[in-house]
Amino acid sequence: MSRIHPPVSIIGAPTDIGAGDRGARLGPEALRIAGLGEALAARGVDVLDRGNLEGPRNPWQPPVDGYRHLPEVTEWNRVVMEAMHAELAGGRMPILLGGDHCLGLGSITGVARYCREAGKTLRVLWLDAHADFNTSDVTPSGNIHGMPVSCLCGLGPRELTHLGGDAPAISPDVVRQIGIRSVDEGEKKLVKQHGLDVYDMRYIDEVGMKRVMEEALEGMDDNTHLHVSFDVDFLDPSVAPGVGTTVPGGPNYREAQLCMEMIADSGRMASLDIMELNPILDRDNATALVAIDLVESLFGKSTLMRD
Ligand code: B3U
Ligand code: MN
Ligand code: MN
Repeated sequence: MSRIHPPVSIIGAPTDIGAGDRGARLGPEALRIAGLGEALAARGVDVLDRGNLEGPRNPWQPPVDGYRHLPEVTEWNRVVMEAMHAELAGGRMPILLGGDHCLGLGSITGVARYCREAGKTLRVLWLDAHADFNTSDVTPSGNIHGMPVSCLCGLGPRELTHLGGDAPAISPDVVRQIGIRSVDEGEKKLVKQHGLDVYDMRYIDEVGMKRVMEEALEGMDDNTHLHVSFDVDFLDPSVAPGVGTTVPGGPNYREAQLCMEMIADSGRMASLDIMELNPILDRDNATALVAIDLVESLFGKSTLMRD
């Protein structure tokens, strides 16, 4: 299948402001050094690297009222939101290089704003070991990278839930979560209460990645803007050790590749986050290389004779 891709803008967000370990701030450089831009260009994609966004330094403080670094997280997300929105408004596909996954909030808030303006229907695929649906009442850590989905859906402090203006960015029915295998007790209740569509590892084991992706991508049409938020800890740690919060029992390389290929086949992906890569915890940048391999699949590289 040959595809025409829109021009892509790479945006680095070098911070670990929402994480429990430091090092994800180095993620954008690790992905660049591993050859992300070159890999996309080799697939015929017009790629522009916008360089790195700037935001507050990580003060490395304990949580206050259940949130760690809330003012700094808010500022980083504001900057990310503007950058994602500006690229889409300019007709380009933004790829956000995290940085920790708290920035999924700003990214998707910017995407949702663009979708409203352009009259598009938003669908979010959240590829992650975690549901990232904690609130200050139930978080075990205070780390805001465990909260972006709840904030996007309106649960959380007003500066995050209303980052984009008068209302929360999305409702839970926009989201499909895939690869989930670590959900905190209180978080589980919230996920159920808000009716999130979760394809956890047990379901993937039972029915297989093919059917999971068919279900997660169902109901999209020509007007759908598909945003993929790829937390690298989605992958099994044997494939991707370079993340702060590894959880065993994730998709293996082949399952992840099929997931990406089926997203590519949908032809609807219009924005992407690559998050939580922590080169300090990696070996020889191997996790960055795997992530890039999978991004190539997202852009239509096929292992089979389907080109
Ligand atoms: N659920 C835990 C752990 C966690 C969430 N997201 C990541 N880790 N990367 C928490 O702290 O909220
Ligand atoms: Mn995450
Ligand atoms: Mn995660």
